[in-house]
Amino acid sequence: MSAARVEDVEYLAELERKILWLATWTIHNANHLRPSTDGLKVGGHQASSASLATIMTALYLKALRPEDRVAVKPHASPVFHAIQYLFGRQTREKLVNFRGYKGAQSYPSRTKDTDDVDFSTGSVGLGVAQTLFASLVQDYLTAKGLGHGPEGKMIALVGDAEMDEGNIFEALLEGWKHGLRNTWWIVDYNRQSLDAVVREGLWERFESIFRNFGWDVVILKYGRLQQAAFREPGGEALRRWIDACPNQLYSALTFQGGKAWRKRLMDEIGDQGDVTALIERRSDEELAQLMANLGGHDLPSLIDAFEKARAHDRPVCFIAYTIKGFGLPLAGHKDNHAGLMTPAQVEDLRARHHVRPGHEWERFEGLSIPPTQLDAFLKAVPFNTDGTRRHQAPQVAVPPVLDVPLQPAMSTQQGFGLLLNEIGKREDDFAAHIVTTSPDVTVSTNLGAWVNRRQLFAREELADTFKRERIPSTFNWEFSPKGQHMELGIAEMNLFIMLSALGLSHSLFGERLLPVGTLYDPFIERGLDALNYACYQDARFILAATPSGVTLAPEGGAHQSIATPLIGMAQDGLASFEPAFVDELAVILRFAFEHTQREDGGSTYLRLSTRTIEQPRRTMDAALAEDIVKGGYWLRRPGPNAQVVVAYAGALAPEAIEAVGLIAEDRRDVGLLAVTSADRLHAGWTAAQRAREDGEYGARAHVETLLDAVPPGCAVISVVDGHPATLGWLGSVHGHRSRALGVERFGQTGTLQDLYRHYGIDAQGIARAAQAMTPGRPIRHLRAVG
Ligand SMILES: Cc1ncc(C[n+]2csc(CCOP(=O)(O)OP(=O)(O)O)c2C)c(N)n1
Ligand SMILES: [Mg+2]
Repeated sequence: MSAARVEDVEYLAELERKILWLATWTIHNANHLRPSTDGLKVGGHQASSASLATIMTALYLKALRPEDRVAVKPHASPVFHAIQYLFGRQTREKLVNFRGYKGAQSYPSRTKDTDDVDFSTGSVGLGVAQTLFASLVQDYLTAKGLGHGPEGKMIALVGDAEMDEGNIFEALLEGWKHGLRNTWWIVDYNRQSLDAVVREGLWERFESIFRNFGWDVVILKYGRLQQAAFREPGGEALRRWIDACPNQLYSALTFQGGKAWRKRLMDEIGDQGDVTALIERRSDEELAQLMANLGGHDLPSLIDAFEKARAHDRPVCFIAYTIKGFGLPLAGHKDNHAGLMTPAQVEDLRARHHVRPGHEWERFEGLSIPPTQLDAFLKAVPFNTDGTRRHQAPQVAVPPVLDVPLQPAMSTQQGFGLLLNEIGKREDDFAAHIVTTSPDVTVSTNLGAWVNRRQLFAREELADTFKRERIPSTFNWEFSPKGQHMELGIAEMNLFIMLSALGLSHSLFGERLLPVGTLYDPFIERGLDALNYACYQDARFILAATPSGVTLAPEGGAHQSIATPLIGMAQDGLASFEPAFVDELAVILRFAFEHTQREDGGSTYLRLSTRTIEQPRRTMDAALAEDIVKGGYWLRRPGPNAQVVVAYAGALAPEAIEAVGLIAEDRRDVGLLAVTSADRLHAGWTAAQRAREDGEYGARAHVETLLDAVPPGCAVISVVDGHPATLGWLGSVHGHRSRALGVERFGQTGTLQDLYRHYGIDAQGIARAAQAMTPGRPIRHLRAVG
């Protein structure tokens, strides 16, 4: 029996009307009724929401199962919130306060909304790709027997103009490589974007693209009314006319309504006998209804299509023809994206929906099916039967110390590879929960040893031919369902969206993963919006970005990163570190594995380097480890008469150490501050200031305690292989004069020494700054700049 049972469709049709009303009223309220509407006016939501109301009704009230996860097109948030309100999962207060302070969010948000948003959306394209990567994560868990309950469909409701975002196609290719399953993308084919009407024939491009990548394509073009009309005498002529009608014209006629449809149809095909009768049998209103009865507004067609797709696990792209602004006076108008309904138009809609003044928020006001029955229907909706759809997963114990074989000289990148190699030897829960991923830089970021031990992941075994043929190779490139590394193609957006999906596994699927992703530091900027998106959703992961800075000397400006330390500081949800030494890295990595799992924790970014530097010989005690995690420690404490201290981050440690040696010849008590995390120092400082302002007078930041050792009048010189603003604020903590050294201009090729000299971040540059900042005799080892 078909899923589209007649009585169901009756309920759904009633509730669809209610959803459209509630969404419209929510928007109208935000625009006209709140006491202060300052800055809260709604653009973009009204017409865009109406376009998806039928599809979302068919999905949420019929097709979805609790295990499914959905990314809702950003501008359909009022429809989403209205549906959750009907389910009893959204409050009236939040709807009344839509777009307001702590109200329902303008764009569905996992972290800010309280009504069960699966994936945040907002920056178009990202939510779409997120469903694909979530599906790959679901496969990863299934392959390892870690799935909890039935597999769900990962579903994106996609705007047709949203399909212009390149990251969608990057994801599509990656999905194909991994044998994507259980993913549905439902394209809201209203043929309108924000500015205008989209190009003709776009659906054909979509169709061939998706088929090429192994997806099923389901085109939902004609609704039941249209299909019935096509079967009438003259119906074929009507179908031909519809198929040939340009998007612009179809939209314009929809906007104008029944009279305009009649005139145009009669002018163009009215001399064809049967079709004339077909048209004339219908009133203006019926004709408008017929022409607007596209597949995406036809509940039975949608329900059937979704039911058929559920029966298999192939990925499906639905191209659902819709009308932007369906059911509203804005329908079809090319300018309707930012269109707002006037109070008079809302009154007209109110009358059509039989909503009495003062009863606008009532769930069943004006509907013809009795409320008790509607209530019972909603309670029985499959999607609404499972209490919590958000899962939780216990934390995985992290070993108290992460071992690493230290060598006298090494780089942090090398240390990272060795740390993972050591973890790879473990046979515990901790190692089993780690999953690594990298966009074609697995080997060059030093993950090779880990991958050799833990293999690449694929749903089916794939042997390494080189190994089979006994050709010596450093790397064992074998794929298996046991594998713990997800190899990606070179697309950094994909890396971050994959990390986002892996990093939400505990919440989406009830199984915790400890994701570690690697990439070259400069290419963070390539995937930055996706990184921001992952953090906004509170996905938890560790990012090892290496190599970084101009330290990557001969690679030149295209591969050297300057702004990334500032990104690390500014990105919410991401603690960033730039250690100099491998023993520091071991402490930080351990912290990161715990930080990713803590309720109030977050993700971690490690800015690493390929520069081999001499390692300190020391034992790591608890106090030092704590300081490293807090962001810094004195490598050489300044004396009471210090005139200058040097603060450095990361790979410039040798320059800073050498500079302190030079300066110390001619200045007293010079101090050397090792900064492991400018981000954590700064965040701690800001938090302490805020706490004191709020009356917590004893609040004290780590950086404040550290800089207590610096006498007044002493200069603070900071140096970093990145933008100088990273540490430029240090002097403000206690009001010390300061000079921030770093890189402000594009990098270039050269030796390390050439470049450090060029940017003034070598020992000489640091000493020069010290001389300029402090009174006293010239620093004798300073060479003249030449
Ligand atoms: C990355 C990004 N760029 C631009 C925007 C602004 N924007 C929001 S929706 C939209 C296009 C709307 O067209 P479509 O996706 O077809 O959805 P519709 O409004 O037709 O439902 C644009 C450009 C955005 N949200 N994200
Ligand atoms: Mg559109």
